[in-house]
Amino acid sequence: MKKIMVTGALGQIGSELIAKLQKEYGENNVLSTDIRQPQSSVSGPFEILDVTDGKKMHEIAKDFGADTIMHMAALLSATAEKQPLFAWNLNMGGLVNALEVARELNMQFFTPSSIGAFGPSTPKANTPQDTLQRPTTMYGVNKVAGELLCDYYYTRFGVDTRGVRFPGLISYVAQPGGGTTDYAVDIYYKAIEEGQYTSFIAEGTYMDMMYMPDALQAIVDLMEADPAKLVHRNAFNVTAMSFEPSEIAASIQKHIPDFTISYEVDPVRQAIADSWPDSIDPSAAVAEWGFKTKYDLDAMTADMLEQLRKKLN
Ligand code: AKB
Repeated sequence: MKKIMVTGALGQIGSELIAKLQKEYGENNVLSTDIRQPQSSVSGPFEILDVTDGKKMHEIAKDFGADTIMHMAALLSATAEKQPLFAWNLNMGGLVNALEVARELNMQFFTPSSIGAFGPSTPKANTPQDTLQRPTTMYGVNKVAGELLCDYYYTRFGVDTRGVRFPGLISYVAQPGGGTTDYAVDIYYKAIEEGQYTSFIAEGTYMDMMYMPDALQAIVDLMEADPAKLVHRNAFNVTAMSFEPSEIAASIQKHIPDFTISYEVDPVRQAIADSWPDSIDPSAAVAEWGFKTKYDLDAMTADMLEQLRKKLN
């Protein structure tokens, strides 16, 4: 049975990952850590941790007896663009601390990369696993450097590092903060609350997306995968769908016929979106560890609207 320490446990992925890991491995085998106190009580063990404090990270992992670290604490693309130096220090400082703790305590390691690791010179359609990666955002620079650093810790020190390039993740539990793909979450809230949505991303802008249950399953499946079958490690392309704003609006209209979408494009987030692929190719993840998804756009929309109606009413 794994004993897993999670950083950034109160973030968009972390808050749902904890519940998934507790279900798989038992509540007391999952340690949540975050820089802030939880607003309501979290189930299972919890510690305050600033990931730039490597010494404290080591102590907490050692005291818990963790054999796995899932490093989720990071700033997302749009926020990182507002504070690039802070993003570098947090995203790279936190990552290297977590990798060092994994090396020192002989732990298995996971951290997410992103479609943000690609840039304008990357092939835009069906982006291959191995391709040009010259991102033009601080977040993307962090993600490419992070992928390389994780591979370095594997080849140089033998740390069992694994990662995925997540697309935009959509969930009804925790809202994302400061991402470029966040419109695809906001739109569901506004559809229920106001019957209309003003998109900060322009019509016709395709990006990859995935529903959170599929993303969480991908993390578990990759971490359980037979290492002998892994040709790649950091990080695998994964995706469930690619759509643009009017297509998600059309999917919502199947349930809320009066729903309307309009556009007020945010130039910063639009430029980031324009630098990312339209769709990525997950075939290496499929071949090497059996990556699969359950939700397409319409299945996700049906579940999101049903769950949000329960949550908001
Ligand atoms: C973001 O938009 O910054 C993230 C991502 C795709 O990495 N959701």
